[in-house]
Formats: sequence, structure tokens, C-alpha cells
Amino acid sequence: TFTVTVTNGAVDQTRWAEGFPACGGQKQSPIDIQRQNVRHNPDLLEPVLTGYAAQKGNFVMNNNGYTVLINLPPSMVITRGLPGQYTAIQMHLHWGGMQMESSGAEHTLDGIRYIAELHLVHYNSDKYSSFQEAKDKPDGLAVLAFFFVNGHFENTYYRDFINNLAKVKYAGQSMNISSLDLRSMLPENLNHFFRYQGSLTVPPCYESVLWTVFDTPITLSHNQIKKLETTLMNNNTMWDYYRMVQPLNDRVVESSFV
Ligand code: SG7
Ligand code: ZN
Repeated sequence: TFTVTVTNGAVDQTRWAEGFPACGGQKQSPIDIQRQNVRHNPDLLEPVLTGYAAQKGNFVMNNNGYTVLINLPPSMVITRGLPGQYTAIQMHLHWGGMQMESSGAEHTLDGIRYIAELHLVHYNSDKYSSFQEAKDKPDGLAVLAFFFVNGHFENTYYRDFINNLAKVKYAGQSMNISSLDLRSMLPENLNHFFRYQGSLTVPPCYESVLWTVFDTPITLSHNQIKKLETTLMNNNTMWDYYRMVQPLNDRVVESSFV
């Protein structure tokens, strides 16, 4: 039997389909988004993120050995801009760092790989009663993706998140966060995005994800990016956790803007 080791860099990726057939499908993610080939769709509405503003709660942040996740509460809902209501389940990051300041985003834009990529994972709560039920359905999931770029100033909305990384340095570690202002961690302008039908970027690679990849990036300071890349780099696995771009095949990438 074939067991997959989801690991950093390109290791094993070419064999994922042996254990998880969907990974060899025709609608896989991530992809290279080529601006020249996207089709403007004026009917695409800006997603409305309800419940993402600063709130108190008990958010669990967890190191799963590959990435850092924060579980999101069901009070965070995308109420417009997708085919139905989608409820948040978790957020996580993909970053680089194999070589200092190498890039680790999953999607590429005109062949360029950004420094890192944030994923907000949601499930279609109009049609399904849980993430588990939705995760392998063609209309089950929606992920919002944001790129990170290097800037001159500290992004203070990421201060807690980045400082907390040290507390989940090792695989399996968790911590509780008592407040989260997710909306402020995102770009102000959510108008400019790309949209396409794809998959989870790790096995089992279900082709269940409606992707929204925002053109406006999130800015972090050089120092913040360095901390993100180095804090968890203790076991020599937590870097370059991204999948190679997959063929577009007969899909069309739409854009909300010209
Ligand atoms: C990361 O990316 C984790 C996974 C996630 C996967 O490995 O965030 O989630 C958990 C709970 O381990 O898998 C099913 C799922 O959400 C793929 O998500 S992604 O396509 O957005 N990168
Ligand atoms: Zn991801």
C-alpha cells in the first residue's frame, strides 16, 4: 500500500495520485494565474465577510506539523459573493524560507511566486451541515486566498499572530487565542480577485473548492516575514509547504476587474 508523506517542497508530489486518485484530476490547485488569459466577469460580486471583525472568543491555534492553523468560529460567514452562504472553518498559511526569503505561496501570478499565501477555508453551509460532509462535494468548499508582500512597516494586525508562533513551535502544539480581528488582517479592498474551480492543495486533493484569489496583497515587514519563516523551522520540515502549480486544462479563470 502507498502512504503519502505530505512534506515540504516538491518531495513525493508526483506520486500523490497513486494513493489519492483525485490528485491526478483535471481541476487541481494551485494554478498559475495568467492575467492575459483571465476573463472579466462583471457579475462577480465582492465577497461580504460577516463576523470577521474583532471579536473575543476562544480560538485554537495549532501546529499540525506542516502549517499553523487557527480554527474559526461558525459565526464567520460569507454572506454574498459566492453561490450561497459559506461558513468559515479554519485559516492557515503557506510560506517559504528554505533559503532565507525564498517564496512560498501556492498560486503564482504570471509565473511569479509571492512570499506567502493565507487560506481561509469555508464550507457551503446552505447545502451541507458540516465541513466533513462538504469537503468532497463539487460545490462543497470555498477558499479565500491572499498573497503577502514585503513592505517597510510593521503590520500591527499581525503582531499577536507572529508572536504566538513561538508558542506552537513544535508539531502538535496548540494554544488558545482570546481575541481575533481577522478582518483587519486582510486587505481593505476586496474588490479585485480571481475566481476558478479547483481542489484542495494537499491530499486527498478533492475537487471541491471554489477559489477566490485576491489581487491585492497583504503587506508585512521584512522582519515579520523573517519571523514567520524562521520561528517554526525547528524540525526541518516547516518550510516551503506548497504544491507545484497544476495544469489549467479546460478551466477558465475569471476576474472581478479589468
Ligand atoms: C493544510 O491545507 C491544512 C489542512 C487543509 C489543507 O494542510 O490547513 O487542514 C487541516 C485541518 O489539516 O486541508 C481539508 C483541508 O482543509 C488543504 O487546504 S488548502 O487547499 O486550502 N491548502
Ligand atoms: Zn492552504
